[in-house]
Amino acid sequence: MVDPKQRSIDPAAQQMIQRAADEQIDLAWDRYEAMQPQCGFGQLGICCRNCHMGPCRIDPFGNGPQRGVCGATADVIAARNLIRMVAAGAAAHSDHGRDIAHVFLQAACNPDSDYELKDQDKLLALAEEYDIEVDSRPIQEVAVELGEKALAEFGQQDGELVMSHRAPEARIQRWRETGLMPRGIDREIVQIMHQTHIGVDADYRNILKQGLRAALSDGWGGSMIATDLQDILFGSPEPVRSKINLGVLKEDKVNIVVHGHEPALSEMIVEAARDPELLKRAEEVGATGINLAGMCCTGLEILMRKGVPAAGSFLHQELAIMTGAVDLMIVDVQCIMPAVAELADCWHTKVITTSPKAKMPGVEHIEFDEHHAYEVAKRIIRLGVENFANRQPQRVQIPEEETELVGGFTAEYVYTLLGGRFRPSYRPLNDAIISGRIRGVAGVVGCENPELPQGSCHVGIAKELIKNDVLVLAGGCSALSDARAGLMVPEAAFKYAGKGLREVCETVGMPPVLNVGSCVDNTRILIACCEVLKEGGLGQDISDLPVAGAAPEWMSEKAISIGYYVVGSGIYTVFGTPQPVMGAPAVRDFITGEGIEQLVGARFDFEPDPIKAAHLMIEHINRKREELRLGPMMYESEAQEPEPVAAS
Ligand code: NFS
Repeated sequence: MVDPKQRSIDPAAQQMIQRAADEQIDLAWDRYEAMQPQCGFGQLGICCRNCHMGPCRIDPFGNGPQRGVCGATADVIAARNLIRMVAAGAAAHSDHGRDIAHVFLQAACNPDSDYELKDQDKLLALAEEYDIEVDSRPIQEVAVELGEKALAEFGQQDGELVMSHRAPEARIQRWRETGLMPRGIDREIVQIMHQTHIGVDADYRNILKQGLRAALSDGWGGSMIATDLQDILFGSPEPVRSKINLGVLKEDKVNIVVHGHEPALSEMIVEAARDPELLKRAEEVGATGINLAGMCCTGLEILMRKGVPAAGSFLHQELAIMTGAVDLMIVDVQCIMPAVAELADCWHTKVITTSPKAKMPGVEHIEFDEHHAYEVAKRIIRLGVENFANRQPQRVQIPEEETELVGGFTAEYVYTLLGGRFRPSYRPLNDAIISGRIRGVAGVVGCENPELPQGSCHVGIAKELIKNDVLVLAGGCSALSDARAGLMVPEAAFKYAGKGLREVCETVGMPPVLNVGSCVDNTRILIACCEVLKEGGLGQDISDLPVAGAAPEWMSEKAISIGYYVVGSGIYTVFGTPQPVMGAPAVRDFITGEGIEQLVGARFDFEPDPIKAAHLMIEHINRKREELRLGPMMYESEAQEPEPVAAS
């Protein structure tokens, strides 16, 4: 018997999970259950497949082999496996950044491109950072040089990444002194693959250091380049109202779900969905219009910039198809479950792959081509429109839930948000922290994982943090979970926030949980930290700030890379379920203790219980407040007792 409430906290998801159970259709949760018990060696991080003398595994109880055939210990094996996860995650983010840099360059070089460079102020500011002459030069020329320079950083061999210089001086020095400053993006990822090859590095500390360096090349390189070039290309987000959950799908419209990560495609799909010719065709086939809905991070990209509603997050991808109302699902790269192809076969839903890097057997592939972006987007949408006729109306069941949210917060927008249009500044944020209205800031990000009830940890942590006056910046699927739970509207401050945070939210009309966007946009959290430091009064380095990070329901390798660049930047971070290091005591102690703390001024904790995790973050923030000699919280005596911790 399936209990949908054990699988998701979202009523819309529960409805579709029940439907799948009734119709005996397998979803990720069923496949997860069928996989039990999962391989203990894998969970503990102590199996090695890096060469063909193996596979090897270490006996965690000490009764069997304690070394692989080559002599690698549990710590070496776990460290190698872990940083290979960093390599894959950093590669995924950075390859996204690279693709965007190509689109950017194409748009800059070609006046007839379907793309334009929308945020020219940001273009000029970034050009200056890259040391590009901007005065008395046509903007196109500046853009071409910027595109070339940004692209060159991926293959850069020596030196430092331009955006790493956005970090405070103390952090830059620390990275230089500890040998963690990334030299190039691809280089650090390649070095991981080399260093973890059979018979290379046998020092787990040295292995972990390379993991940190590669992760930093993601956070202050690949991902950050992606965010900034996307802002220039598609416009920097500003607060925008939208809706989320399966209720955004409409019975009378052609429903097109855009799923994946890279906005080069989704932005064009948004444009093409308004094409009069296609709208006319939609009417001819009996629909009242074309309805676009986002899924996962590409959904966040178009939500942040265009206000396009989001159908859901990672574990909603199958549930959307379960409504029987999705006429077309367009996917590009990352976090697309291979299962959607088979599931779509049970329905009329058409799936289209678009990236040469991500195909599925039996699924139609229409390659996205930035040189003919609009044309390709139109061709794809037309397939959705034509497929509307194949829908079986008697099988359509769309949950009602659609929740309001405000998205579109960026590090730059905080200036206006808190300082006002006439006096844009970070001062009010710093003052609110110093005076004890806001305790600190938390970045809560990352995926969903069927091992935990979907959304329970994201929402649990976020609510507990804001109740204790911690402002939450949420990204990726965490942001989508919080939005579904109604935490991303200004009214949420009255319902859930502590008195100090509520006052701040009330004054400026902002939600207590701010949506910063997709996972590459987690870099906006780093930039916000830099701005707070620049404004003054809260220390010299990111590790001085009363901030903390969390990835409560993580599952992807990208989440590992994010975790390591966040900790590598000096931010204490709590992961929900442990990283696969628990069979390697020295590695576990290093990343959760003194070892990494001495290196970068921050460390990890693992805590699956959301309330306990929130309180680990709050304690850390309190410690940082003490070190900064900040006074007590303004309404401390009125602070509420933590809710009893649920048994985990
Ligand atoms: Ni992030 Fe986006 Fe979601 Fe996890 Fe996947 S969608 S890049 S990896 S699952 S948050």
